[in-house]
Amino acid sequence: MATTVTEQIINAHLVCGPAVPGEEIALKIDQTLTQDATGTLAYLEFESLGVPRVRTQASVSYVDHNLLQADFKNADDHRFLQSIAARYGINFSPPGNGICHQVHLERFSVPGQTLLGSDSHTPTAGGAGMLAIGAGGLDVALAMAGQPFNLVMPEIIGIRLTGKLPPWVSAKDVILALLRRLTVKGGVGKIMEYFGPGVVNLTVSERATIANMGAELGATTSVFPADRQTQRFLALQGRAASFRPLRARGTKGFGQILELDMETLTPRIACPSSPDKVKEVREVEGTPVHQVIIGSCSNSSYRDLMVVAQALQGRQVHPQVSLEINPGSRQVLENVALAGGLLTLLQAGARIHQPGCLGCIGMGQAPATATVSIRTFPRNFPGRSGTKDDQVYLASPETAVAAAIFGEIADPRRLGDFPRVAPPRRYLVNSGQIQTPKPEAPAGEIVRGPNIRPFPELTPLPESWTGEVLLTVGDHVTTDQIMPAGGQILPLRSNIPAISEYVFAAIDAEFPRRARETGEGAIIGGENYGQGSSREHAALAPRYLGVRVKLAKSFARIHQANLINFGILPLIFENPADYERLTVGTRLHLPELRRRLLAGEERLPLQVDDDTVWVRVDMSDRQRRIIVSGGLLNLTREEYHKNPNSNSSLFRAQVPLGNDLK
Ligand code: MIC
Ligand code: SF4
Repeated sequence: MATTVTEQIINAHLVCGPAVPGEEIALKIDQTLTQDATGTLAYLEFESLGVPRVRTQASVSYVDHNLLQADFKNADDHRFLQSIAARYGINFSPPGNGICHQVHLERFSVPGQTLLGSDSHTPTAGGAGMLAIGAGGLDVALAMAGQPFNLVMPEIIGIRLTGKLPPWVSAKDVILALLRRLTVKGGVGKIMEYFGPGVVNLTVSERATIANMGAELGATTSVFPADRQTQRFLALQGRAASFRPLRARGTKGFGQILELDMETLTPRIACPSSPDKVKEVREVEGTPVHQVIIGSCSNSSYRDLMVVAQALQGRQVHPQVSLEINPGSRQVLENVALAGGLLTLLQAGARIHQPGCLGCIGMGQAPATATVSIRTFPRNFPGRSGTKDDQVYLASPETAVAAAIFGEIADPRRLGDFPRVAPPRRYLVNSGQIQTPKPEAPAGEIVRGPNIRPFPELTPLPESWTGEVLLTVGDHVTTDQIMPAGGQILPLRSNIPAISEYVFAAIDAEFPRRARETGEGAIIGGENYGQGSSREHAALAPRYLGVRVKLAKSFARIHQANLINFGILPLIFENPADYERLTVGTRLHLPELRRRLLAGEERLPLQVDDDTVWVRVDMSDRQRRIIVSGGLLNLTREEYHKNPNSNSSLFRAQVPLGNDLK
């Protein structure tokens, strides 16, 4: 019998497979979300399916990442997304309306439903009792077309919360404490489910902060029960009817249980440049600070901004600090304004920005050279802020505002009485900003500016494969390092040839040229290769340049799935010590690769010069067929050719991707 909330939701959505950890399962998806930086590609992929209209209960397209309009490119993408949404029955949240995860929590979260989003922080909605998973755009496109989502059933880890958060300690400190314990790979292959007597002491926004940064643990998702806090949250949103209670009926389904007493927590901070380099704030107290940003999908709720406003009441921001506020949504900003918080923030000297991702993804707000920036964001990977050798720390809104006031890292408990923030009696809900689709899809024109380029064709896997090592990298390489973001590169997300020129830009600027000149090649990685974002570009752009194999000690889940979707073979060292033997230029040969993959072989001989290195294949039969076809789009088309009348195949094979583009 299903005991955990996770199992209850999975059982209600299981399309195939036994829900046993380690087995491949397929889940019915109720809702999808996309954001603009991953969405353009996801919708180009969706368009190539012959589906007239999305087949989910709700699909939402958000514009929140690429907000700076330095030229036509981002604006072109926004118009494309708006026109696609109207055509296919998708809700559209325009620029300025807020960050996808915050707005989705407010306007669309439904306890017990499944959500698949083309962004790694999609699990934020787990704060409201959803099973919300981040994936590549192609997986989301297929879910919009009504296909189930395939994944390996994770182990469920129970996190038993007890106690209440002390003053000046908040949800961010809970997740930072877990990151310190478990590290950025501690959650790989796992779902974190929170339970126990402490859960009810956390509001849905606080739960959302914790679920959001479960992504930094590498977890598939994080889940909270739906209880009276959830009911209250939905009622304030004017969506009381969406509530249904959900709670764990025992602990049998947990593979492991961790205990966390919130009463004992103290303020924490993640030091440069990884979310798991966590220390007690007092260990780094006194470090001078020049920038403080409060916002992102992790910490920009009404409660977070009001705590900051109240801490600033009657105080001024330190003259050496730029305090910047990035509200999570227009709704949050409207309510902070109504409650008087906006005026306090302005009077204290804060810079107020439009709701959106902004500096979290390097879209503006880059810090000055050799200065410290404290951010309430979920990630501080090297260079992500847009400044080389940046010094970005991650902390709670409380710790962040203390730094803004004192001009240095400071324990927020120095600020005196803690301003408890209760939800206001009257809460403004303005859902008119979201453009809801008409019941019948109009045959509206899809607007494509010159920034929208056709999707590249990918060739099938040859019988045997020969290539060369193009690059070796160390442990925990992030997708931000593989395919950087930032104000200059993000506008190229719908133009694969152009964006591929920036692959590994900060690690080896010569990489794209070398890859193109070599033909087919491989990248060698360490542990947890590809952690971080769900961006498909970190798979597709290297593939476009000729990368066919990635050989690492281990992979992060979403990136591994994206590699397979775009026909890059993820291989794992059987003996991690072999990593040392491979250097740039080493010739590699995988004999009879196609045959071996289709035969289900789990070990492959990789010929390296005159020697053999054994590598492991950790893929399902379906994934092996995807690799052999050169990618998921190719496989789906092939299946259509074999059986054009099959309902399971969605592709109009005669309509190649982007064929109606100039
Ligand atoms: C991120 O936080 O890294 C992003 C930007 O939101 C990404 C998506 C992207 O690269 O577009 C994510 O988390 O998946
Ligand atoms: Fe946006 Fe940052 Fe959240 Fe990613 S982590 S969705 S960039 S706010």
